[in-house]
Amino acid sequence: MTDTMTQPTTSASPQPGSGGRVFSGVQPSGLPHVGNHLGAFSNYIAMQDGFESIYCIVDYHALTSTHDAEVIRTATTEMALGLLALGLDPEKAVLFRQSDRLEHIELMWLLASVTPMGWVERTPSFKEKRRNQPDDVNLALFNYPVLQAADIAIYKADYVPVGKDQAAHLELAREIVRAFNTRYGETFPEPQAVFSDAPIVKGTDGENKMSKSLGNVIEIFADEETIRRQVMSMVTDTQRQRLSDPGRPEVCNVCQMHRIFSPDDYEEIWEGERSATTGCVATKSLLVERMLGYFGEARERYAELKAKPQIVEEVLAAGADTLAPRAAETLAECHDRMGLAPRR
Ligand code: AQP
Repeated sequence: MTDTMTQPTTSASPQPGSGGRVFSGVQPSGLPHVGNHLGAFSNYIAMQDGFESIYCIVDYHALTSTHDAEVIRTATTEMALGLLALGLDPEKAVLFRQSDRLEHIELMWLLASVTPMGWVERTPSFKEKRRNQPDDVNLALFNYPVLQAADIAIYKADYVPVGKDQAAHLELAREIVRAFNTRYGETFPEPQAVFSDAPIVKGTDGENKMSKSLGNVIEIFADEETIRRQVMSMVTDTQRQRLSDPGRPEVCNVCQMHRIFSPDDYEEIWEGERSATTGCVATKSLLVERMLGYFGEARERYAELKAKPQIVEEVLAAGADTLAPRAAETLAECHDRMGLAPRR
């Protein structure tokens, strides 16, 4: 199901079997959406074969914007369920919840001590969040990229599959570990971002990144009616007023999605729009069918898993336990290098 998306691309693509550790995280701030999958999850799943892979539901991060305990709790389960349904295999990859491994917070403090405030102030995501939630510019929001650097560094990860929206954070994570290595000696590898071939998926508004907080998402595991409504609401080529107007598939978000969900005939679909022989409604209806087909197996697995929520808890708890020695080892090394108490 994910085969069309599974060629991870970076400036130097990591080769399966070449070794290296992978880490990435997703916030439990809503339900899994098509942007999450195409931008990041598809690579999580691809990279569990051939790499030592660690994936995290980053609930501490979600606290920077989401303050409803029930939303965090429910979305944590939903995100984990979604990842398992999409093909993440706990036999191959570790899946855990961030707040089960307190060492992330401790390393954040250590890394904060080598991070100039100016580096964080200039990150586009901080500026954007400050604009989007002006009444809630909390200190945790400011610390977000330092915690993200700690999430990656605590397991000494080499590769981080993410959407392009995370590129600046990854660059900052590299700078932070470089600063630590310079001050205290070589400790952490500089993590490398891994992008899919759909690194920024636009939302149903056709303008912004598909994003839970913007409400412009297509949810992977919603009921068919909701998915149909979300897809049918997609903004297409705004210059196309009438069916007889030729379209511009290269700027139409629906056509861009067909490139992924209709790999066998997307060129015909594009031509239909370009030559004005197909209307937007027909192209969107076809997209609904293709998406439901693409995610069909995952949606079935999701329904099965949803009936057994204890499985998710077990997977998350086992994942956190597996990682305990590694997290402790990294912190012990940092304490030693920084002159802090030996860890017992
Ligand atoms: N539209 C997208 N296109 C490509 N990749 C995306 N990702 C998210 N949206 C897109 C990638 O999915 C991973 C998990 O994202 P996240 O939920 O932890 O954080 P986010 O990027 O902040 O996602 P949202 O939906 O925009 O969440 P809110 O609205 O809560 O901030 C990441 O690798 C991300 O790049």
